[in-house]
Amino acid sequence: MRTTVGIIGAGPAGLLLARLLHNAGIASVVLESRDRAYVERRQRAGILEQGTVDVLREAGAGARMDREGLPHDGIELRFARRRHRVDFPALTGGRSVTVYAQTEVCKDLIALQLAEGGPLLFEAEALAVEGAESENPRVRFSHQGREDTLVCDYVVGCDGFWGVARTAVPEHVSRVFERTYPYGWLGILADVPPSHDELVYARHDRGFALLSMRPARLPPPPFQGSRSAPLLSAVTRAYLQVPDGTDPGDWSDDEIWDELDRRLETDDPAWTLRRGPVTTKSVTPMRSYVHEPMRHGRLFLAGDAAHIVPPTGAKGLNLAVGDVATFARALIAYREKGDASRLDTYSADCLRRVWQAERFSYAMTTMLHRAPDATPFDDRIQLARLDRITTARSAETDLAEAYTGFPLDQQD
Ligand code: FAS
Ligand code: PHB
Repeated sequence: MRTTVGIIGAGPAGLLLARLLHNAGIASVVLESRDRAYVERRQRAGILEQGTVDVLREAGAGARMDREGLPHDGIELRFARRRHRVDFPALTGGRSVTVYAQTEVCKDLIALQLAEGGPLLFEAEALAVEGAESENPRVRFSHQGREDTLVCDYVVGCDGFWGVARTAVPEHVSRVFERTYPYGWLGILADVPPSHDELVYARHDRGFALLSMRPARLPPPPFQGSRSAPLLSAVTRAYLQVPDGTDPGDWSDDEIWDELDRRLETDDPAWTLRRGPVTTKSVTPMRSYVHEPMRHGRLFLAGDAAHIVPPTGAKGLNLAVGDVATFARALIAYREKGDASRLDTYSADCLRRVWQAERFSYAMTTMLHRAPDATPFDDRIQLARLDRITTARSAETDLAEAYTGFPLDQQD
């Protein structure tokens, strides 16, 4: 098999890259080890930065997102029984985010790829990347019980944290930067409208809690004067900080709602937590990880294959989109103008954005989660950091800019 760009992995990074290359008339083949149903059902991110929304629209993959996604103009920070709203457009000159699940982004891109794009092989596992330093790198893969080789001009590893692409970078070239956290997130989906029309990030002595949502088809609840888009229909997505290695089966639905209630406590009499049947439960470990460089010869790494952020900053999916948009623009510039400079600076360009997202995600995580060995001094520092954000416009603006995401072209 032969193609121009061999793409390993059909997560948001791989699928969007195939779409961007297709729109530019550049051939690619996508190899995905799992089946379609698994990829389309895998619950992950839910917040799209403005830049991601723009790239999906430009790629012709934004129609359903625009119909069903929920534009959000702010988030709430909750701590010490206080409620503070961060107004994104006011602090960033008009930027906001959109609530639209990663599963739906993948469904939209898979449908487009199968209808119009190049080959997308499910249950095709990449076994190794060979010849990355040559003019024609190859991907050895297994598919339908046979081993085959995909010969390419470029290979882009979009195969996530546990993929094979990164292992093709020689050890003496690789530099790894990592931080793990002694806690994870117990995440639920629940068949009940959200208790608030924007996301709520709560810092509490008992640990972190997050109230989020997913667009869904439900009758609209009676909300008075909601600022963000009227809730066409949404269900609750919520997260609780739990000790690392927690088994989700150890938490009953009632225990989860009771704990959410405790951590979201506030003096605001208008607040009530809406409870309902929990439909999914899972635990996600927390890690910060960066692999440098993100390019080795004709092998490029994108998304979770090169970097992981704790989800507190809602950056994972958005970083993956930024990487493949940067690669696509660089390859198009080379093919159309013979200008290889952006291919040459791909790693540096992406890493500048990645480290800003790592900085923000680390700051949000350490400000809002309570470490098992936290001291009263640590607690006070967290509250002082939150007090600073809620009383100093410069600090609040830094959070709003980082959360809504920096425009892609500003960074490349
Ligand atoms: P992905 O991991 O999404 O995709 C990689 C693909 O490569 C997968 O489909 C995999 O099956 C395939 N693959 C792997 N090895 C292969 C091989 N050898 N051959 C062929 N295919 C191979 N971010 C948030 O902002 N909010 C969240 O709540 C959130 N929750 C998360 C929960 C979990 C459990 C995880 C792991 C991540 C979460 N993230 C979240 C981050 C998430 O959104 C990622 O950043 C995003 O999925 C990255 O996309 P990709 O780089 O495309 O990698
Ligand atoms: C989600 O909706 O899944 C979500 C939202 C915000 C985060 C992380 C996850 O920071």
